[in-house]
Amino acid sequence: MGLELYLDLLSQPCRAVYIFAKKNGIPFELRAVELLKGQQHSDAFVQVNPLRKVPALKDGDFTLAESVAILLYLSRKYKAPDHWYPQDLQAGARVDEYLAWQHTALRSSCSRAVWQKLLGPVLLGVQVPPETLASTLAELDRNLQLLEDKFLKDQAFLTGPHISVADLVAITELMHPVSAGCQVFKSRPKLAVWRQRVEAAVGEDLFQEAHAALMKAKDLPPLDLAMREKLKAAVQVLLQ
Ligand SMILES: N[C@@H](CCC(=O)N[C@@H](CS)C(=O)NCC(=O)O)C(=O)O
Repeated sequence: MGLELYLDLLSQPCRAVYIFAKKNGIPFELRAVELLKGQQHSDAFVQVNPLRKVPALKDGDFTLAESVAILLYLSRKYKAPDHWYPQDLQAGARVDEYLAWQHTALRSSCSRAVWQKLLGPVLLGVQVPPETLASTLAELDRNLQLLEDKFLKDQAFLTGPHISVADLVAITELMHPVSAGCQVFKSRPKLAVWRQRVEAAVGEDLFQEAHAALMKAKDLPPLDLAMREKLKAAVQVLLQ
């Protein structure tokens, strides 16, 4: 069996992996893991990723969790063009710097924003207090400012003149609050132009395809009671 990618495109790190693999012509079997059906807890998937999270990769007998590790594995194994993850010591370190920062900063506020503003109400019937949402959106705003000031600056892409995996990880995060109606790019012209550059570099069709399920999330039916209770426990921390 060749390369298998276990993904749910509602998940932002899965979209980053999907876009990277497709854009680089990497052949893979897509193994859908539907988080809203709890398939990350199935016996078969737990064999692949005992952490019970997507994305996950299986390449023969080798299994791998964590989107950043998966992106770098694919980049090295398939010798993706250097700009995705530069060999140059300092250029590569810039990408590493972004990947390390985003996990606790931008990712956290994007996930909280989408759960509090969209997925919580739609899927779980949960409305968070307005002050909780306001505080999440203020934190998102602070992280967007850092994204602009510390990473993008006056460059074309986040880590230099060419697109890298950092841009894919960032854009797939930012589309989370966009899907919830947050005006992420409205008063941020530099970020808006960067988004256009990333979409153009990825290709409009692939970008739309990767985000189609997320953009329709607002039309999802509420979950059944049993699934709702399970999910509520899992995402409790994002709703506070
Ligand atoms: N640090 C991990 C995070 C993976 C992650 O949190 N995946 C979420 C979807 S975005 C998941 O599978 N959640 C299922 C669950 O927690 O039950 C990565 O970057 O791959």
